[in-house]
Amino acid sequence: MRDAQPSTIYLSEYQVPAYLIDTTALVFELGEESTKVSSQLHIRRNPASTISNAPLALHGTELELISLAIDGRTLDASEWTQSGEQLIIASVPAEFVLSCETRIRPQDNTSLEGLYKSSGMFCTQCEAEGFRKITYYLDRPDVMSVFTVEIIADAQRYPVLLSNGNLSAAEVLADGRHKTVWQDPFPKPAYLFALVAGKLACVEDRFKTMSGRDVALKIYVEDKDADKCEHAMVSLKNAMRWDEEVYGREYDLDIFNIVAVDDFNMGAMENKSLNIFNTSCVLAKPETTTDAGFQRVEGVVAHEYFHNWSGNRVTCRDWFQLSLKEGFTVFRDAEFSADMGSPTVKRVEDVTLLRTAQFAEDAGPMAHPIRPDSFIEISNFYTVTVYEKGAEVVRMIHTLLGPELFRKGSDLYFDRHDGQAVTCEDFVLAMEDASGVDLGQFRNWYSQAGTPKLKVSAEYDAAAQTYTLHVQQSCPATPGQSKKAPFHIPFAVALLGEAGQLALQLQNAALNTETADNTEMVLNVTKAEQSFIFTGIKEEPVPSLLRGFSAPVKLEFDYSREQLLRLMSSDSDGFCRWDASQQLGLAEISQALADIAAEHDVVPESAYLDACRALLSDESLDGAMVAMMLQLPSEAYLAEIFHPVDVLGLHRARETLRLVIAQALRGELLACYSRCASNAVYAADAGQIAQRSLKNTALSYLMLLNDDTGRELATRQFEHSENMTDRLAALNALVNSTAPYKAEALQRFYQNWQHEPLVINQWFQVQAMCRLPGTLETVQGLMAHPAFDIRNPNKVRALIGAFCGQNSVNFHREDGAGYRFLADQVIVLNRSNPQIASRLLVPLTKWRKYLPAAQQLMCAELQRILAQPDLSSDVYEVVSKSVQEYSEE
Ligand code: B3K
Ligand code: ZN
Repeated sequence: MRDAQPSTIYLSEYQVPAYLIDTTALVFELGEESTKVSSQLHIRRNPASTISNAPLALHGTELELISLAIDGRTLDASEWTQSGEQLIIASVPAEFVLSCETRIRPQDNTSLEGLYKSSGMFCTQCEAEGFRKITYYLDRPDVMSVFTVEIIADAQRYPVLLSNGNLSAAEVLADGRHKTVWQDPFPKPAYLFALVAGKLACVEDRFKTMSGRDVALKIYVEDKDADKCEHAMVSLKNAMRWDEEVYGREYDLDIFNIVAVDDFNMGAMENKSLNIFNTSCVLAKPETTTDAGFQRVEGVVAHEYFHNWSGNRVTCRDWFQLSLKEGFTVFRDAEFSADMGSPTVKRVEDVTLLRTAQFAEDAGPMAHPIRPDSFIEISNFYTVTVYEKGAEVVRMIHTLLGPELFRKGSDLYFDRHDGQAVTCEDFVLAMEDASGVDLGQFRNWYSQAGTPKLKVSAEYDAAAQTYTLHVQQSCPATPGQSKKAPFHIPFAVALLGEAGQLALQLQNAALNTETADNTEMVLNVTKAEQSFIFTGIKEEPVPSLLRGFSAPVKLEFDYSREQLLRLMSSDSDGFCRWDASQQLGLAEISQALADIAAEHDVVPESAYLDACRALLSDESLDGAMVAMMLQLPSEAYLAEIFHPVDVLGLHRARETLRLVIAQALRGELLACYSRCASNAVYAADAGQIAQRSLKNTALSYLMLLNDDTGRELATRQFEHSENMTDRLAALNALVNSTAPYKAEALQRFYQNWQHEPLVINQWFQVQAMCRLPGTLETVQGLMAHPAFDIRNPNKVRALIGAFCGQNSVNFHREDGAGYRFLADQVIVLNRSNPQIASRLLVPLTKWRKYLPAAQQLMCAELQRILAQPDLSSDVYEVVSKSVQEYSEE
């Protein structure tokens, strides 16, 4: 819980640590009532610190101190003081051993930070500042230490005892307990420390690295889940190979462990050689896991593995640099997933997340640069901005340098900084030094928040055979940053002529890069206004802009409908084809809004329907692309486009349009559905995933017709499919319909899968996301269901998170009951799990976007939360910033 005055921490106030800890020896005695932690820290003054005779200030939260000694001499109570989260020893020698004993209660730790218990096992989560809940320490990432860890626990209850590094000893003790000793040869910050103790099954495999090191790979899970580890293991081996091939990075220990736990605040954690995972990001098998679930496991396993270099071997100097490891590692895992599956689909999915969640964050009260300048609670900054926009910034460097120079840059970065805790600036400098490319102005991406807007117009001069693109960039004010300097934006373009892409020749081309065949160019947009003149253009082209989404910006270009249809059917860039379909869909939704307001029928343009028809019937196209292009822009995306957001109006317009499309294309949808049905043995490969995604998109349209055909298809699919993707898609279709079978389907699903918590979470989520009226009451009812547990973050996300974050029309009920519900849950979770409480709050923080009546109701709930006593720093920061007027300096 927060101090009386929650304080803001500033990047500008960074100071090197006054002390360093060379070695850390820990002994854990794990008990049923409490755990005793004994530490021996070899501490010395930091020669780089200019403060002489600084007191030793150790971090520690909620710890019971048993004893404290320096070089074997127990300290008298007068020799140390405690203030807030710090234990201060005023006078210490230049070099000494600090011995400390503390008692903690993992059993009572519901925050899931520090050492805690989940389903009978002990586990840890220390990033960012959880280690201080275990023992007194210099809990900051620039203090790196060599750890030795001894774990003592009951041998029956906790046969498996794990920590980082290599097992150096194991011993059975006389009192029914046993112990293991672990040594990690790599110095690491405390946030990468991990400990696990429990009764666990182990699935094993091996991997030989490129230099011949034989690595034991072990995945520890509960016994009942041992049949769900194969996909994670294959993903791990693929990731290990990929990192060798693409980055030249090899694994550095003889053992790599993954442990799956039920209660976990996020997806997973990259602790050195002992990754701890949310079960939802490890376990997968076709009967219980959807295609999206399989892909998530692959992505998260790879992400955590990649951190071994981008995060562990080279770590962050301070938490303002979080994107150094997270942005880079997300970029690495995205490229990996693209290589393992369909690159275009992966890109469209990532852009969709960015354009909805990240653009919304950039436009809201918590907007921050990928390297924030300040924070109250660092846990609030594990955001889509730091992660996903951070990854886009690394991607832009990759685009500006090209793959070879980027690789030279990453080699230099890893070699130069191996074993160090560094900054984003060090990363950019390595990229510059290795490539010779000037990234001076590019650095604005690290310091400025907000989503830049690119306004582009074009002119064709037939006589001069020139085509000119006029580009204007701007960036809206964000809290604390009213004026922005221009960004360096890599703007990838091509020009489509009648017979294909035109050769590009630019006047004054010096600074811009071309593709090998000369038909795509990355323009360096660096000024507020700039024009690019292409010469030798013999026909008026259709411009293909921001190809591959080459920068995280909002693009404005006044395309005609015909031009969009052209791009949608024939652009060679998959992202641009999809984006054209979305812009056409957006135009139809705008028209539907106007039609409904005027009490006219909603009638889409026939050219749009023809284009959708052509997509559905062309068997040569990638099914996943077709599915994505057939889906209208999501309500979350619409909320980024229309201001103020009329949730109900937009929902009606979009749903009506969907119905009209289904009516017009009924025959094609049915044919497509049958064509995609398959008896093949399930595989989570790109081809099958594409087919299922198209089939289930067709099904969701057919269900809107509210006739027997759709219902029969859904019922049959629900009853007969053998994989969770199809079964859940059918259940989702039924739940959102008025089909009489839906209650039975829900009940049967529950009965079949009640023994699988991850499947039951999907069952909660399908119901929480139902678009029909009355869903809030359903959700409230489900919170009393025996399978629901508010202490489990996955269940909170599946039920409360999905309802508030992904069910706009019900969350934004006009009577404000959705807002009240969320505030009530935040108030409860603020006490038990502040991190989850503050995450859950996000939908309320966006109140400024909505109609005045909604704004008032949302704001009142934020004020109600703010008035609660004992707000955690997590919730306090988000709520107080949300209700503040933006400061304009
Ligand atoms: N580094 C962790 C995130 C830790 C979050 C702490 N609140 C997972 C990851 O990004 O790989
Ligand atoms: Zn990460």
